[in-house]
Parts: sequence; C-alpha cells; structure tokens
Amino acid sequence: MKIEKILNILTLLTGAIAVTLTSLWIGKQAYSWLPPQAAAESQLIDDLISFLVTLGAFIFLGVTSTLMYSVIFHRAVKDDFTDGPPIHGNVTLEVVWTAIPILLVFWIAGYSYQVYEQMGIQGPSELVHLHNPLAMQSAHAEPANALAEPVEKIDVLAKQWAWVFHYPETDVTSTELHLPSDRRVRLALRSQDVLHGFYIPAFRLKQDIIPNQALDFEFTPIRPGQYRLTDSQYSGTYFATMQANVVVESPEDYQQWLAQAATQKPSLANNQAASEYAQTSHQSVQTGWVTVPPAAPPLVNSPG
Ligand SMILES: [Cu+2]
Repeated sequence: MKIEKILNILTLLTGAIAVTLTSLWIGKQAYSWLPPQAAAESQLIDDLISFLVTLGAFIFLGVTSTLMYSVIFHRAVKDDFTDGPPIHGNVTLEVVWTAIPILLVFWIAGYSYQVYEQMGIQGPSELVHLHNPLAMQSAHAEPANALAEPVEKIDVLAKQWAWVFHYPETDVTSTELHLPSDRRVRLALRSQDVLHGFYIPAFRLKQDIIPNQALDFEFTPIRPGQYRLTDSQYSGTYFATMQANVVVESPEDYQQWLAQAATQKPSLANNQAASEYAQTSHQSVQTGWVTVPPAAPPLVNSPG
C-alpha cells in the first residue's frame, strides 16, 4: 500500500515535470511564429506572447494528460456503475481551484499592464500621461535607453487612401517611411478625413489615428530591413490599398536618403486607390454604387 502511494506521487511528479518542460519548450517556439523583431517594443510584446503561450500550453497539457492518464490506467471495469469518490463539499479542493485561476488572472493582468506601461514609456508617451499619472516620473526620468540621442521627428498624414510622410527638418515628403535604426522616432500622426490605423506588424505597434487630433507616437526601430505599414482600421472602399513600405536603415544611409530626396523635384506619387478609382469610372458596366473618391495623390520628393 505504501509503495503504491510512493509510486503514485512519483508518477504525478514525472508527469508535472514533463508537462512543465514541454510547455516551456512550446512557449519558446512562439517567438518563431511572429514577424522579425524590428523595433525595441516588439521584444516586450513577444515576451508577453511567449508567456501566454507557455501558460496556455501548461493548462492544456495538464488537463489533457490527466484525462488521458485516467482513461488509460483507471478505466472502470466492465459493468462497474459505482460512483467515484465523493468530492462535493470538499472545501480545500474548492478553495484551491478558485484560488489558482484568480492568481493566474492577476498574474496575466499584472504582466500585461507592466508591458503596456513600458511600451507607453517607450511609445506613445501622451497616452501614459493621460491615463497613468504614476508613470509620469519614470516617463521623464528615462535617460537609460534614450541616450540623449536626437529624436527623429516625422509627420504622418493618413488619408483616403494614402500615407504621406513629411520630414520637417529637410522638408522632404515621401510615400515610403524611412527610419534610422537604433534611434528614437517620434511620429505626429494626423488624419485628413476618417479614422485610420497605423500598424506595422514587424514593430508590433498599432495606433489609431483620429481626425482633428495630432497624436504623438514614439518607438525605436532596431533592425534594418524593409517592412510593411498597413491600415488597421477599415477606412472605406480602397482601404486594402492603404499600405506603405517602411525602410529601416543605418543612420548614415538614412541621412543620405534624406539629402538625396531633398534634391528631387516634387512629383505626383503613385497611388493605387486613385488608379483603381479612375479605372472603375471608365468601365462600361456601371454598378451605380457611389464610392468616396480617393483624396488627390500626394506630391512627394520620393515616390518610393
Ligand atoms: Cu485608412
């Protein structure tokens, strides 16, 4: 009898260790399911996702392996219709299975909030100031990773359906968002007409753009390469064409691009929404459906 109990505990222990190790391994895999980490903020988000995946895997494997174990090794013999051990009214059990989910929820909430706060400090500082007076000091006293580096200021104008980027210092306008890597970037997001959403999956950053409001949005790109900016808020007929290239390059290449673009005469940018709209109005079959005409294609130094 005693041996049996020890064996049971050993089985439980081995199972728990196996489930824990497997969950940790699955959690590590979560990193490879996501786009490259192109901004400092993406590391925070990926850690959070990995944590959630680990936790989810642990619960899933814990429940299913217990079930499988019971089904395989403790199956009732044929014609055995007796009840299992009565657990109704077991206070200890009820306290345990109420407390564990509550603690888990607090753990997830606490960790998520912490990431949100760190993103706020690294990201849209305005929002942090509005919602979270506690983080105000840390948002200002943050020279640790700001390194007193100059912040790149870029104006972003969203309209139906185009992104226009303006670099105020050199007065360059572009339909491609060029960013220096390892430098803090501050975007002033504005919308000319309706709600749009600034979303770069490789940065794990998303910010709604609200008409009649300039929103400051800060982050730090860290990985040179070409990424995609998409609109995350449905903004009308040609919403799907509202995309732009994001080029992260070394600060030297970035300066060179700026200087080169500044010498170019402004020209009309290619605009997919405008050309698709022109196409439909020349079609022989008219549906009669009214569409919002796209805003005029932007005049830019660098059409991308
Ligand atoms: Cu849009």
